[in-house]
Amino acid sequence: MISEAMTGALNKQISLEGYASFLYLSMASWCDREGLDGCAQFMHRQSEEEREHMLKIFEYLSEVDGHALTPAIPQAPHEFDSIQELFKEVYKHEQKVTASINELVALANQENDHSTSVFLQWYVNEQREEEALMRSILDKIKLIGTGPQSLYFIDLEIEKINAAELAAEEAEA
Ligand code: OFO
Repeated sequence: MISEAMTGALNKQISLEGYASFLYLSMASWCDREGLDGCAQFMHRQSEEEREHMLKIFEYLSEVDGHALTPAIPQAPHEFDSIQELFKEVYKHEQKVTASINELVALANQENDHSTSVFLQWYVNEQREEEALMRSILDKIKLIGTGPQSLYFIDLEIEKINAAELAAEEAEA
């Protein structure tokens, strides 16, 4: 049996993961419009991943006799200043999610809720990986610079990173 406070906090996390899914979907659409196909594919896959993160909490809550609620999701932005700014926003959002996961872990520990604490360890690892991935993308973008063909090379790099992520996911499945 899970506490009301923990249920409420996990429902908030559902909302954050749902927002991330729509934010990345919106980013995929923007990339697509800008002709950045590699980036669009990357953001579509990230969006799908965030939906899975959201559903994982749904399943957990029902397993522990909690009540998962479908979130009211604020509309994500549709316009971005540049692909560089877009990835900076992704990194910022991932940091926000990490902070929120850390708060959840703290609450679970405070409540002696070991089951939720163990469940959340998956998210702790996932956030570490996501932040590292986004940082490596930002480093690459910086290296490529803003020269005349930079968008072409950024898109190519992100396409390669996306293919590697997909291959890693398939190997895990
Ligand atoms: Fe859900 O892991 Fe990123 O946000």
